[in-house]
Amino acid sequence: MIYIHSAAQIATLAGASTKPKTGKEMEELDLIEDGGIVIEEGVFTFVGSSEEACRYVAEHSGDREVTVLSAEGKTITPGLIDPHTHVVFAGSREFELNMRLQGAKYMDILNAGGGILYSTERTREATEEQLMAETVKRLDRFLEYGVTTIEAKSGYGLRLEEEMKQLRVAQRLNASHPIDLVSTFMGAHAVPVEYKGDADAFVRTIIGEMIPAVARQGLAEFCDVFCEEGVFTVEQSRDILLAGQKWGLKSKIHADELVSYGGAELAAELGAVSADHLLHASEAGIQQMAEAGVIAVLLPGTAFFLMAQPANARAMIAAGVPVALSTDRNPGSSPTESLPFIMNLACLTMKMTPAEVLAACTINAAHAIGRAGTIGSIEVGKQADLVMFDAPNYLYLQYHYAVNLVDTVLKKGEAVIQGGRRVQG
Ligand code: IZC
Ligand code: ZN
Repeated sequence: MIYIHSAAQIATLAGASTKPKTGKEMEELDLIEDGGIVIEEGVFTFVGSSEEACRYVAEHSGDREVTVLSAEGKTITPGLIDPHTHVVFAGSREFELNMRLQGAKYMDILNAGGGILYSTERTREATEEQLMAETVKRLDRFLEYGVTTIEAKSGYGLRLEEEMKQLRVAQRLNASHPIDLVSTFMGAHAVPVEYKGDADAFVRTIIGEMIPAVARQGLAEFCDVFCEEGVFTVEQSRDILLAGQKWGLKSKIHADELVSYGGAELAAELGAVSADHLLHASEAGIQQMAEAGVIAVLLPGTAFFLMAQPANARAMIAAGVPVALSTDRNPGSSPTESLPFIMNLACLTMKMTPAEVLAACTINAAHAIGRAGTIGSIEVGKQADLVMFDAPNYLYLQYHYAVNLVDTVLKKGEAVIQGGRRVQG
C-alpha cells in the first residue's frame, strides 16, 4: 500500500472517462487542495483530502506494509499521455535544420528524397536490437518528463517486413519498459522510392498486403495516413483507412498540416478517433469534427519547429471539438520528448489556458488512444500513473516554462522517477 499525503494540489481530472472533455469542461480539473492518495496493487483505491486518506489507511492497511510519500509543496497530476509519436526510428536529421533555415521547406526536403525517406533508409538498415536501443533512450526521456503512456506509429519501414519490425519494437518495449505503448500502423507515411511516381500501386500494397498482415498479427490498434498535398490524397487516405477499419484498426489522420486539404472533413466522415495537426483545417471541417466527436490532437511543437503558425485551438474548443496535445516526437518536424514544453507552447502560442492544456494531455489524450477507461485521471479503480511536479499549483506548470519540474513519477504504483531521476531496477 502506498499513501501519498499533503499534496499542495491534486488535479484529478475525474469524471470524464466515458466522453472526452469539450468546451468549458476542459477547464474543470476537479482540484483537491492538501490532497491524499492511496494506491494498492498498482491501482488508486482512495483519492481525497490528506486527512481522509490517512483515515482510509488506518482502516484498510491491516498488517500490510505502508509506503508513505510526502507531496508537500507539490502538484500531482495524472501521468501525462502522448497520443501521437513516431518514436521508433533509427538515425537523426539535424542537418535538415540548416537547410530549413536557408529557406528549404519540409516538403522540398521530402521530395528530394530526404525527410521521412532518409529516416526510412536508416530504419530499414537497423536491426531490431539497434532500433530497440535507440528507442529506449527516447522512452527514458519521456518518463523523465512525466509521460507514462504514448502512442507509437510505424511508417519508417514502408515495406511490410520493416513496418512489422517497427511495430514489434513498440510491442516489445510496451512489455519491457515502464511506459505503455499503443501501436498505430502508418505504412501510408510517404511513398517509398520503389513506388516513386506510382502512389496508387503503393496504396494497393498497403491495403492488400500490409494491413491484413499487421492486423492478423495483432501488431496495431490504429491505422494512420499522412493525408497531405504531395503525399496521399483524400481518396487514397479514405481507401486506406476504410481497409484498416475492415480489419479492426481504428482511424487516425495526419490532417491539414501543411495546406488545407480536406483532412478534417475526411476524419469526420470516417468517424476517426482523432485528426492530428490541423494547422490549416477549414471552418467546415472543424464543425464536422465537433459533430462527429473526432478528437483534435494538436502539435504546437511541430508548428514551432517548422516555424509555422500553430493550429487554431481556440476555434476548435469554441466549436466543441475535444482537444488533446502531443509532442509528435519524430526525427524531422519535432525531435523532442518534452511534453511539458509542448504544453507551454500550447498555452503561449495557441492561447489554451493552463487548465485546458492539462485536460488535453491527460484525460483527452487517453480518449485519443482508446484508454480513458484505465488512465488519464486520478480516480478510484484507475491504474496508478501519476506525476508529482515541483510546483505549488497547476498554473505554475505553464509559468515556470521550459524547465523540467517533474519530481516523482509513479507508473502502476511503482516509483520510476524520484527526485527527477530514473529509478533503476
Ligand atoms: O519524419 O518527418 N510530418 N511525418 C509527418 C513526419 C512529420 C515525421 C517525419
Ligand atoms: Zn505525426
